[in-house]
Amino acid sequence: NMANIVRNQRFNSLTEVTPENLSSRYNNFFEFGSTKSIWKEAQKLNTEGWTINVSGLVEKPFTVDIDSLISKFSLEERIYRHRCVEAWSMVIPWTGFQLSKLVNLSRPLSSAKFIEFKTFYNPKEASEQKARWYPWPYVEGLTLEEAQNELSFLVVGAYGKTLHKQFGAPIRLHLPWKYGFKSIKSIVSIRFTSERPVSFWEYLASNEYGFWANVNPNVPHPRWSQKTERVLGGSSRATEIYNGYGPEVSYLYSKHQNL
Ligand SMILES: Nc1nc2c(c(=O)[nH]1)N[C@H]1C(S)=C(S)[C@@H](COP(=O)(O)O)O[C@H]1N2
Ligand SMILES: [Mo]
Repeated sequence: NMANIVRNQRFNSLTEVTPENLSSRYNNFFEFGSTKSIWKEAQKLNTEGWTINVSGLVEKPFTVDIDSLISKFSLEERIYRHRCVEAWSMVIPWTGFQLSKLVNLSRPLSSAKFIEFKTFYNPKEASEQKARWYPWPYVEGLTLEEAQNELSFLVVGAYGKTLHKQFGAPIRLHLPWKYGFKSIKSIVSIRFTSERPVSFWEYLASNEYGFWANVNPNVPHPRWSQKTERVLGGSSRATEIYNGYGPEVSYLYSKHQNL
C-alpha cells in the first residue's frame, strides 16, 4: 500500500526530480536486453508469489513472501540521486525501507562480514538469461557495514506507486553513493557471508566495475571520464564525490585508498 507514505525530509532537498515518463523508459536491466528501452520486454517479469530467501551466517535462515516482508516495516519516500557508471544520471523518488531494518530482522552472526544479493533466474521470462556469456543470475555485494548505513535503501515503489517492472519489481536495492550497477533489481536472495562476494560485473570486467564502485569524478572508467554526467531530461553537471553523499558515507572508506 503506497497510499500514506511519509516523505523523509532529510532526503527531500533535490527539486529536479526526473519525470517518470523519462526514468521509466530508459533503464538498465540486462536480463531483458542490453538497450535502454527494455521497459516493454521487462513486462514479462512475473512478480506473483514472489519470495525472498535469507540465508548464510544468520541465527535462523528463512523465506518470506514479499507482502509480509513489506508489512513488517513502515515505508518512507526518499528522493535520491542515481548515477550510472555510463555517466548518465537521474533523480528518483523511491518508496521503501532502510536495508538495516532487514539486516536486524535477519539476525546475522558475528562472523558475517558481507551480504550477497541475487536477482531471479528465469530464462523463460527474461530472454537474455539464455545468453551464456553472462554469469546469471545477477549478483551484487556489500560489506555489512555498508548495508547498515542509513542510506542503503530497499525499494518497493517509485513516484508513489508500486515499483514498475523495469525498475526491478517487486524489490530492489538503491545505494545512492555508488554507481547504479550496485543497485541490484528484483532480489530473490540475501545471503550473509564471511567472504567478499564477486558481483556480476566484477566477474565480467573487474578492472572496469570493481567491488566498491563508489561514485568518484577523479577516478575515470578505463574507457571514459567520470568528471561529468548527462542528466536525463536536462543538461550536464559535474559529478560529485560519493554522488554528493560524502557526509553520510565517507567514514566507511577512511581506511581505504582511491575508492
Ligand atoms: N538484476 C539487475 N539489476 C540491475 C541491473 C541489471 O541489469 N540487472 N542494472 C544495473 C544498472 S547498470 C543500473 S544503472 C541500474 C538501473 O536502474 P534503473 O533502470 O531503475 O534506472 O540498475 C542496476 N541493477
Ligand atoms: Mo549502470
